[in-house]
Amino acid sequence: MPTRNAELAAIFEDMAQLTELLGGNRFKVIAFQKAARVVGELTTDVGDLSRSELTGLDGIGTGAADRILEFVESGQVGDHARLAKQVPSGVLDVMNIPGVGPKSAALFWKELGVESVDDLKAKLETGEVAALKGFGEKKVENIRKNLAFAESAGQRTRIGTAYELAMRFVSELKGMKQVKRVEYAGSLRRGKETIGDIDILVVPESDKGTESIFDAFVGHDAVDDLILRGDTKASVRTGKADGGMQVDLRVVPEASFGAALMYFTGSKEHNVRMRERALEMGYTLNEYALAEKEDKACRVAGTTEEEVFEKLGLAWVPPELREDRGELKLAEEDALPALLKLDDIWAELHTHTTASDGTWSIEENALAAAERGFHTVAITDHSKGQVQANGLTADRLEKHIVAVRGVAKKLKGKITVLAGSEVDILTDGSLDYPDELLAELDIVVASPHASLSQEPKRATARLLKAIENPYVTIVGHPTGRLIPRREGLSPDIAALCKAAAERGVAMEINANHFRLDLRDTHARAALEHGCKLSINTDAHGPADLDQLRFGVLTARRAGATKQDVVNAMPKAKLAEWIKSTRP
Ligand code: DGT
Ligand code: CA
Ligand code: CA
Ligand code: ZN
Repeated sequence: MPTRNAELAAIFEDMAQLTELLGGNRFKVIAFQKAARVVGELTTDVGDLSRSELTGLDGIGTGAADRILEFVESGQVGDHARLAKQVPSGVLDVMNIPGVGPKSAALFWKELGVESVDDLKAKLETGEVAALKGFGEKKVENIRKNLAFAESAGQRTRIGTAYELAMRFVSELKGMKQVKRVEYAGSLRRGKETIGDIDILVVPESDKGTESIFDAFVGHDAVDDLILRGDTKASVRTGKADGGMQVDLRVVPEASFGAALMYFTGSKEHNVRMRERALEMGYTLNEYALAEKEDKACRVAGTTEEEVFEKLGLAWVPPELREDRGELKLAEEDALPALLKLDDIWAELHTHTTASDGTWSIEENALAAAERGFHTVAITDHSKGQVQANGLTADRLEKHIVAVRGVAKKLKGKITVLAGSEVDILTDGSLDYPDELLAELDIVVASPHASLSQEPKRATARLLKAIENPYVTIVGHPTGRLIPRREGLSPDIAALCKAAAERGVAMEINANHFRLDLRDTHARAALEHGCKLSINTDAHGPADLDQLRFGVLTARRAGATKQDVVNAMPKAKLAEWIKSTRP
């Protein structure tokens, strides 16, 4: 994201929070949040857009457009400063503690003079918070725990960690005779790159089973701390070694399962749209059912998601698209993309072996790919500049090519093994091997590894230069980000994708959950510009191949179909495409 956009997005986000805290209009809060999101996801600089282009963006009204133009001109937003003056900045930190929120933060501030998280801690100790109207010991204890947790852990967890943890709970619950259905919902089901907490829904075989289900849940191996246990919901926190995450379990009746799954899958913004639509059609929609507005006892749908969508005149929307990015319009027109599936992937085009920093041999690597039913695998070890990764010098690469071709011959008929390289894109955009050497390879993945805090203009020029190299097939992890600790490059993604589309090269979605690079919004931009995607695990050993799932989820969030992804091509077509990228 261009850095100026990030700054403006943060201003809008701030304005939403400040308005909420000051008890302002709820629609204003939503409008600011939406503007923050739209600006944050733009792949071009806000300064390049005209007033009519701005208001043409879904989610940018005239008010937001005025503020954007003001920001482009002056570097600030006057209304933001006016709002910010009314609230000490620490009050926002208090508001963002889980379990506090805008109402309580405003109350603490006005009644107790709490202007920072430290102030709040002190007032918790003195008992003044507990003495406030509406605050019992239980609520206070909850805030205390959330404070301690927020201090000890990062707030969001990578999807790979969250997914594994969720599956441990899901499989234990699935094995219980008291359980009829289990499904995970929330951001995990939508396939987001990071997860705040895990949401699980269960349908019991009968009401009598509910207590044993809760017993099993709160007693699970991974659980460190019970947050709450009620009649229909329990929340726990797992230990540090088990991801340190909050997990919410809700028990719902079978007749409400579809409505509940829909509600708790979210996103919140998507749910708002769905409820608006239901109201327009004379219904109400909540986590229990779709019902007649005039007579709430009259249920129209709720057992499955499909029937709720259908009654609302919509095709079923895959969870990955439920982000209020125009999916309801597509669902209404029955024009949703047929999203790529994990099973559509038949080729892995970015892997490492013991020749550089992998843990397996060429043959072990290729056999593992064959076992997954893949028709093609590319061996792409690091180039010489990656000294810490034991990158191959030109001499070593020559020998490596011979070794790869040997394995290719041996496995002929089983799987096609390509001799490739993950060649470093150097700071100035030149590649780490000369063209003559690249020409000897079957496939070239070019990736940035160093100088990842380069300024955006230079990063764009650097990557454009790599795309223009006649031997490059795929641009690997184009930004080089690492979740959550390294932001990576912020190139002009739209410009890169245009150039890649023109040259016929693919942009990678690196599927490793530390990377997910391209990210969902970038991949969406790539598709808009007609650029092909390549989803690769960058496997260094056997377990890494399982990361593919997260790359596919990211592609689905971008709206990708199997036609958009080179790894989904049949064998001959893939070979033809790779050839077409070379002189
Ligand atoms: P996360 O956990 O931060 O990664 O994101 P989610 O989307 O899993 O959010 P979470 O766990 O707070 O809530 C799960 C879903 O429940 C959310 O996606 C939509 C629904 N939901 C929760 N609170 C609200 C709400 O206040 N309004 C609406 N419309 N939906 C809500
Ligand atoms: Ca969640
Ligand atoms: Ca939750
Ligand atoms: Zn790499």
